[in-house]
Amino acid sequence: MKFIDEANITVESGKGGSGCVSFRREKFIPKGGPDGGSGGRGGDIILVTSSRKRTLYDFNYKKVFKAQNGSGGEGNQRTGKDGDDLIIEIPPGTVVVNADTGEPIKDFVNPDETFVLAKGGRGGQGNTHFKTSTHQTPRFAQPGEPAETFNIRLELKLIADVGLVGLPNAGKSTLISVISSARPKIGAYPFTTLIPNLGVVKPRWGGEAFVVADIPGLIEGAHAGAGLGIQFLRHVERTRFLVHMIDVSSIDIDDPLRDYETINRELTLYSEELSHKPQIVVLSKMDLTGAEEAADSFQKAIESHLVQISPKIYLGRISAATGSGIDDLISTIVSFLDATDENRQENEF
Ligand SMILES: Nc1nc2c(ncn2[C@@H]2O[C@H](COP(=O)(O)OP(=O)(O)OP(=O)(O)O)[C@@H](O)[C@H]2O)c(=O)[nH]1
Ligand SMILES: [Mg+2]
Repeated sequence: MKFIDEANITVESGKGGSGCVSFRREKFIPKGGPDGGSGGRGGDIILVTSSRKRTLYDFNYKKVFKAQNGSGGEGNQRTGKDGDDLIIEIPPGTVVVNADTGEPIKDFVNPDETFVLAKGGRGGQGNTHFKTSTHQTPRFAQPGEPAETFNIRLELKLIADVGLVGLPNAGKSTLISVISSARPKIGAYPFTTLIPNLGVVKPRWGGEAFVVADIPGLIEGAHAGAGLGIQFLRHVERTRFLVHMIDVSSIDIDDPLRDYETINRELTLYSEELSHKPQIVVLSKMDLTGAEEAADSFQKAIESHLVQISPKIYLGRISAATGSGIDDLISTIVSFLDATDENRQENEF
């Protein structure tokens, strides 16, 4: 199973600005001395790990990163402006390798780690610098130092931010195929998914990408090994919250919460912690006939039930077939992720 995100990029630091050849020209000073200033320093390429970053998705689109060159020195001993550094944010957990030699450059583990990957060139010295007692009018200056260029490969072991759980056939794989570029097997029969799939979701309207894990369906008794068992739940153990999907066409009007409770029971039997993860509950296949009535009965039942239970939930209705409710679901996921980001930061202080 390959849950590795990879990207190849090229980075180039800024060149140093060239030194300047210039002589003072002032009234009453016919033969002014040299006054050429030095060039500015080129910008560095700096890698920084940011906990906001979760994938290497954006590197599929931007491949070349270049820091600013230093400006040339000027007369009157003016030093050229330094080039701006270019800071590239990467997710913690990223491994950086020299793509040409295969040599490892650095393993980034924690947030806020900083590393200068390519150093900007030093500015060349202006002719002022070369004046000596025997050489009063140097007509030369130094060029700036060249830039450093590297081709690097970024590698990241993907960790799912969001876990998709539900009974077999709920439409989990269909959802992940609609919202991400993952192409899992989808079937009109239970247990289509035999191994977990990860999908990277980039909201249409921009913002950070996130990772969703689609795991095989759970059934009653899964904790005791029924169906495909719960071995796959470890893939969602470290996610920040769950999307719990329920096929609206399987809702029993007389017992609307049955499927929902079956899954929650299995989660609790697997691990207490998993049962306390926040859930976004999603009713799927809303395009089918009778879906609204079934969804209303579910919503009524869960609202009266929820008054007593602790995990935070949010209820959504979607159809992967027509696309209805999908954008709302993605923006709800993003706001849950942002909220858990804040919690994480608070915990760090
Ligand atoms: N009408 C309709 N059918 C859907 C929708 N989403 C999924 N389906 C169908 O439901 C069936 C099951 O979908 P899957 O995505 O394979 O379900 P799953 O939850 O991944 O199932 P397992 O992998 O077996 O756990 C397929 O026949 C899908 O075409 C939807 O929005 N509307
Ligand atoms: Mg599936």
